[in-house]
Amino acid sequence: MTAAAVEKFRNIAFVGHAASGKTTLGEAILHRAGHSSRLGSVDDGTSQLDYDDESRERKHSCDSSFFHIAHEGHELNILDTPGMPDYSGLAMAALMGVETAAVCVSAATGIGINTRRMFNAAKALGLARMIVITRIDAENVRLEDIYAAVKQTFGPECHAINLPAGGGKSVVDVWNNAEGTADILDVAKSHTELLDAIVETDDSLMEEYMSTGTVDHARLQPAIGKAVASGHVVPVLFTAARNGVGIDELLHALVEFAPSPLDGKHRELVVGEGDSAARTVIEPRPDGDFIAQVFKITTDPKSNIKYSLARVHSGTLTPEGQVFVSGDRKGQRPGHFLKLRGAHQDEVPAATAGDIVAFAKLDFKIGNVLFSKPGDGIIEQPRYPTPMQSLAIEPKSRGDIEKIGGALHRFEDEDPCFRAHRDPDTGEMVISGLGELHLNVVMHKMKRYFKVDVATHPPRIPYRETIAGSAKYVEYTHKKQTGGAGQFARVFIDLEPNERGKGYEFIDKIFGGVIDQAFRPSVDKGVQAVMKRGIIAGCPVVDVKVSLVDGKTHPVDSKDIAFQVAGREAFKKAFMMAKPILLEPIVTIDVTVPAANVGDITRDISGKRGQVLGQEMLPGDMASIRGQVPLAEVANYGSQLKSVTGGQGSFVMEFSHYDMVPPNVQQQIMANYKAKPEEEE
Ligand SMILES: Nc1nc2c(ncn2[C@@H]2O[C@H](COP(=O)(O)OP(=O)(O)O)[C@@H](O)[C@H]2O)c(=O)[nH]1
Ligand SMILES: [Mg+2]
Repeated sequence: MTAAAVEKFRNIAFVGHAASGKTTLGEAILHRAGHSSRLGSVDDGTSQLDYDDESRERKHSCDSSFFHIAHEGHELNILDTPGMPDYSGLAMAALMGVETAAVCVSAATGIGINTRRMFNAAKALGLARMIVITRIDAENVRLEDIYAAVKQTFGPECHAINLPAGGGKSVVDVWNNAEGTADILDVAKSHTELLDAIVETDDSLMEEYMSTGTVDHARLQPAIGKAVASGHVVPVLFTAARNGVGIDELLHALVEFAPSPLDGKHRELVVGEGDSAARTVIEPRPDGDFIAQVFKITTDPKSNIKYSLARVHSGTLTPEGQVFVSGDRKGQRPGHFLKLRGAHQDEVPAATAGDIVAFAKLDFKIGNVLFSKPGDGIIEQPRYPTPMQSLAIEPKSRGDIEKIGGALHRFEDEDPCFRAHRDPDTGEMVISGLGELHLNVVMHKMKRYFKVDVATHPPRIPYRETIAGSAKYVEYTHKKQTGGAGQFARVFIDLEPNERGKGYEFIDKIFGGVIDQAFRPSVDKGVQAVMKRGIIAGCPVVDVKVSLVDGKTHPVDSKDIAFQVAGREAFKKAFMMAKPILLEPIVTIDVTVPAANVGDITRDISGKRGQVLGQEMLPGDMASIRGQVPLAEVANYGSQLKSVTGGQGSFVMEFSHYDMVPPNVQQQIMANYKAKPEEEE
């Protein structure tokens, strides 16, 4: 294979809710391009894209999958992403590789929570969006309603570029046809609407259109990519992939309407932090400096080879060159460049601007920026949801600890929304993900590929301690006179709340040297040590301001350790005087259940000290409810939901914010803490 020119690439991610037909669409494209002799199916396990054991068994994509085809002289790089909200980290990471998100909406099931989430994530990253209405052949579909819902949800920028025709047996192109007949809407009207929207983005086209009433089609071509890249036009298409309806038209639309790397979003290389950071727009030139970003990591379970998929934003890298991760001064040989197609691999001679290639056996991480010489900088990543569904795990056999460590490390590498850490307070190994399914898949893979079994239990809730009031001029004197050298330190501190989320501040307000300059940091150190351990419930103290206002030094007995102790004790005293309170994590949960269960769920959320933020009906007699609840109340939500809905419900949760624990609950937690003196220092 030889490399294509930059303007010939089209990089697209299929995103959207689970079962919106993304993988089947991918299979239809592979079949159409001659990469499969018969249409692969997710239902019977013959899909080339859902090829990993887990996806095959579960009959839904558990990971994103890459493929590429040549079409009309263009190279289409396509990522099929998983739709379950549990895997949204993987789906979002895929957006780093592309200019265009093709958001799939199933005519059979409508717009789901994840459809909207992915559309918005793509928009936030400045990507072009297209909407593919899939499964138009399914029974009892109301395409007119679906199209109206798409426009209502995603905005008036949505314009059909083809429409279902012949009772869903074909589609009619409304861009190249000014008239015709379709099953829904009016071809002529849709044509004019689309034309108007594209012309609006270009002044000279607009002028020509206004004065002559028409525009030369050839002149429109360059404007299309820009209109779509800027989000001014969101093309909408119709498909029935299982019957091959609308596939040729979709492929042609990807060539004609999806922006090339030249027209699409150009990423910025950011060096430094905050306001002083230097931002450079990366021009997609094959002869520029090599800059690429890793967006997907996967390990072949059979060969144990790690593959890193990277999007090349600029430059050209050959196997003889060197590749450097941002910040590293030592380079590595890149080895061969591969283009994957499901489990199949093709080799390419170089990694060139605009393309997506896989590196084998190199130790990269998701988000890594790669150079061909030592370099620095980051490229923005999507804002991943913070995983809050946690489980403490324990190996069933002691000898497995190391294997578990290796497994968790790999899963963390591969999924930006999976985390594993050892709780410093309890020593528990805690894994966190976006939902119950997410963690189940991880444990399943651990068993399958690493042959380890773990026992699980709910982990401790990460409460925080802080204050609601303040305390002034709180004194503590530390004096110790035992035989030889003594210890002496006297401090006075003020303690007040800091803004939520601002953390800890230490302010030195000592006048005239009543405490030697050298000992003031010791006070700070003593305070910070006790803050880490906590005072009322053994949880870290956050968001407080400590001012050191007065004190006394002894010419001989004052020393670092004495001021540390005085700082610590003064802080404890002041803390108890300043209305200590506990904060608890609040999570946002999205629950999907049969419509009949909506009342049960909303009542339950309110009963859990929570708040219902919204609810909506989904096709298929399902409904989704969004709410905010204290994490402590939903640590075991999976099994509760199962019993309420008979296994029909699912949910995901992500961190929202910390909020005050109600006094009665706080009292209980504090009482439990006191009851366990071994947890004290
Ligand atoms: N009738 C019909 N069913 C489809 C079509 N495309 C997908 N499906 C079915 O919808 C289900 C989900 O499809 P899949 O491709 O796995 O969706 P994904 O989760 O978005 O990747 C499967 O049972 C497919 O067979 C289609 O064009 N027509
Ligand atoms: Mg899929």
